[in-house]
Amino acid sequence: MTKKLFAALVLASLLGCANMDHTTLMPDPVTTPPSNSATLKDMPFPFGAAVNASLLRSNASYKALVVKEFSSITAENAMKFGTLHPAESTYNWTDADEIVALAQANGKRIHGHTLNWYKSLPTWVTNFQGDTQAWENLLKTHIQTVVGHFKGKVASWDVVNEAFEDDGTYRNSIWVQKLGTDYIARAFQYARQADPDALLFYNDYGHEYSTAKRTAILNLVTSLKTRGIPIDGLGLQMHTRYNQTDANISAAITSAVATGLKVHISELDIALNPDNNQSLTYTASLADQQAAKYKSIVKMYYAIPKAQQFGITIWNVTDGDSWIPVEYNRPDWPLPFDRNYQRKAAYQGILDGVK
Ligand code: 9MR
Repeated sequence: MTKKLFAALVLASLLGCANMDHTTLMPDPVTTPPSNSATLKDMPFPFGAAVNASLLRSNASYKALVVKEFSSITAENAMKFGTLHPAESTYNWTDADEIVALAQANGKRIHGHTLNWYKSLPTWVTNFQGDTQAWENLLKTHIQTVVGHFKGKVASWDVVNEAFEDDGTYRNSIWVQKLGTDYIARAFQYARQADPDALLFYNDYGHEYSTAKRTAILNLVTSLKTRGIPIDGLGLQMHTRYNQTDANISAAITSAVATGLKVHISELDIALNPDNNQSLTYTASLADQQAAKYKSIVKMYYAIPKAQQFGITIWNVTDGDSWIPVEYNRPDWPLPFDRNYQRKAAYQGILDGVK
């Protein structure tokens, strides 16, 4: 072996180490980019990601990938109540405005998430003392201030997020406790008043694994429509797993389409380690099964009426910034990009879904 060849081999192996997956210390087996130059922006419907404000600020590779690949942007956390409205008379627009500015500068649609949720509430809300009227005013003021601030910039909102338990009963959230379940209808009305042009969504998870929950959600949105409450779309979060059946996913999508609303697959990710196996490693076989599941979801979605295709949004960008390993304290690889910002087999699966 020549000295030059030896040096080249050493360099290649060092680069290989830099490419290692931090969770498993195994090289990612599927980092080969697809041969064509298409990006997810070229999909025949909007394709988005939930983005993290501090990563956009601090990580140039992350930011470049977001700018390059997506036509729609959702703020992962920056538009939640606790971030935007930390004290009763304080609004903090910094993170959200930065995301909006980046999206606008690059011609991307912005989907707002979320005006009302049981989680990510600041303590001034959870400790709030007031009668029904005061709670109603709090709800209305928050929604109208936020929607008003982003009027003309944010194209659509998740107005209410995750109002149901998996068994189809209403979640006993602070909003239900203080205002009863019909606050949901008023939340949509308040949002419409603040920006008549924004599309308004109800967003939830579990349509594909709980028939009871799916039925409850469909009943809610159908009754809102019948009553003339302004609702334009239904968000299926679709935090799913590689071994979820196509039949279940199809039932979730088909029943959403039957409402006549626009359908947003709003938080897609496909877990490879749903059983929380601490020693699982990422293999080519798992990568291929994940790619196949991304492909079948995209294919089913692409088959729905064009007018109802609001788009597909993945929840986070790469396996390195996914919420799943953090939340469940396990190794997992749920997204179409690996932690080195490279396209995985799943990426090709998404492109193949619209072929
Ligand atoms: O990914 C989000 C994570 O960073 C936050 O800590 C968490 C609580 O605000 O919310 C996560 O995003 C959730 C989304 O807002 C609603 N659907 C479930 C998502 C994953 O938990």
